[in-house]
Amino acid sequence: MRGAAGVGVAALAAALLSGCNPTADNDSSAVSITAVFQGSDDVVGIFSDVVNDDGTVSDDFFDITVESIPKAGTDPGDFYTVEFEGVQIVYTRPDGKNEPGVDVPFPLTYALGGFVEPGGDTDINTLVVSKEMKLQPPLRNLWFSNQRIFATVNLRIFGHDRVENSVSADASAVVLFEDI
Ligand SMILES: [Ca+2]
Repeated sequence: MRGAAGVGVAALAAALLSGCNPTADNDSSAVSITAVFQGSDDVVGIFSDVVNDDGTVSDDFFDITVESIPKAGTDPGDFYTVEFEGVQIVYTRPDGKNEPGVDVPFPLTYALGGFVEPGGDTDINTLVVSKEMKLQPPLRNLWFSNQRIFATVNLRIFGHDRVENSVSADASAVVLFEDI
């Protein structure tokens, strides 16, 4: 997303995430990392079917690309390979109604393995909408209806380099929840 609206959402996401940030310090490592949902150069639409035709629910996974950027412009070496620890998912809505379990799904944090070398990038298939989210309001309320919810998924991937500096990156995308 670009432009004023994108900045606004990013600022909102940053404000919401600051209260429960699982990482302490992004500044100490010799690398920083970025994360984007694939295809998200412009507005990305993620579609989430809240219930299958047979009444079961499925986890929804989407790909993100994580890139490592050496701060000094040169390869700082293997000590600065970033090893991932986990992912945090927080949903927000453009109308400002953000109460978990009422307006948006509850936040989700889970462990994730893998790594990215200095200057490298990696694609990761990440869980974005869990079965549990679909079994609870507000997504449960959309089952077999023609209602829909637009939200923004704010994904944070966090980990550490091999000298124990915390590193994280944020990605966001627009999500449309409905019974497709
Ligand atoms: Ca469906």
